Amino acid sequence: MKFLDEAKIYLKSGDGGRGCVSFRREKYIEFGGPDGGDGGRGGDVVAEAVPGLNTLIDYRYQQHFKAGRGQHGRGKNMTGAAGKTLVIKVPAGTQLLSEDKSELIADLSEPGQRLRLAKGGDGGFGNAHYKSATNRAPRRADPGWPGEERWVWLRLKLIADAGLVGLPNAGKSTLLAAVSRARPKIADYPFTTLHPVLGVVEVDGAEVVLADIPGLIEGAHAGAGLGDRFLAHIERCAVLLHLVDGTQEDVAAAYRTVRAELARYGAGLADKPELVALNKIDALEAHSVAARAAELARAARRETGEVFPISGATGQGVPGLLRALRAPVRAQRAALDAARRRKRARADEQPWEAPQ
Ligand SMILES: Nc1nc2c(ncn2[C@@H]2O[C@H](COP(=O)(O)OP(=O)(O)OP(=O)(O)O)[C@@H](O)[C@H]2O)c(=O)[nH]1
Ligand SMILES: [Mg+2]
Repeated sequence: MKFLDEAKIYLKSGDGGRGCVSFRREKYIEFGGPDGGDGGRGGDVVAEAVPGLNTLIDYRYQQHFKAGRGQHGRGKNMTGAAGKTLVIKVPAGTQLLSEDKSELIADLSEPGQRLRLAKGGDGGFGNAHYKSATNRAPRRADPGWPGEERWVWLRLKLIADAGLVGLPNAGKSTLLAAVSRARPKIADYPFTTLHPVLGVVEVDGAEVVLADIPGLIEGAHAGAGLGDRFLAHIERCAVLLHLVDGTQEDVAAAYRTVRAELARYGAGLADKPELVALNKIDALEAHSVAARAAELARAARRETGEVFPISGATGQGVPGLLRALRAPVRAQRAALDAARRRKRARADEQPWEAPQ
């Protein structure tokens, strides 16, 4: 899957069709009245969040979108057909921003959510509309109203329940591959992973979406390595899964480096619940596992028992770690559901307004 998480696109809704000037012409009917129909409405441009998409890559290849124009009105009081609505499909988790990125227009965080970005122009009136007692043969008809045009930025922030963080080579992708059907690239050099990859993990019958992102190094906030821009994709996670490679000398320093980058990035990442795992224990003697887990626990200010010794390669300790994800994920989902219900209730309270 190719990945792109920002794109700028141009939108134009359809122009309205022109109204028509026409008079009824029939045998034996003299001075048939005006019968020019109105123009059709131009099509809207609508953005819609759809399931099953994880990238904005399509918008690298096409950036201009125009909805259909309304047809012109015709004689015999025929109104022109409305222009076709253009639907821009984006992954759930896509934010829409103004051209200068200063304003958040909308956050399409759930599949099915829709927003009109540009309204189609109204059709012009045909001359039948201008018929009156004093003017029974009007020659006036109006042009259609133009559609709206604008540029908007699409910015994707993936929606995952848990985010894998750690230094490069910590074994993040190996773990994701072991527990899900995702097949991220794995190799023994840093920055093997170049963009986020999502995987679905089944834990006690429930599905948890896990995001693997490129490793962080010291200075990532200032652009070192691949920088910290991919952290945007774990901003919405309920919990972070912090993997530390147990085969390195100083596990505490590795942990602190990543924590410092999370804190520098902001957006609440440092305040999220975090599970800490000492990884690659298959390559360690039992006594070093114990010693390094204790060091890591001290650095993370946890009880020793709260650090998970695991091996993504052999699966040791992994089920326990996954089970620990459940509580924070469930808590966040419940909070989101409650917020959604509140929002719906508020919308229901609004006085009903007659459509214009
Ligand atoms: N012995 C052992 N090696 C592991 C384990 N997990 C990962 N590795 C090895 O560590 C190296 C890095 O693994 P990756 O899964 O690519 O690490 P990553 O954290 O995704 O790295 P980046 O994508 O560069 O950030 C690979 O050579 C893996 O085979 C483990 O549990 N035990
Ligand atoms: Mg990786």
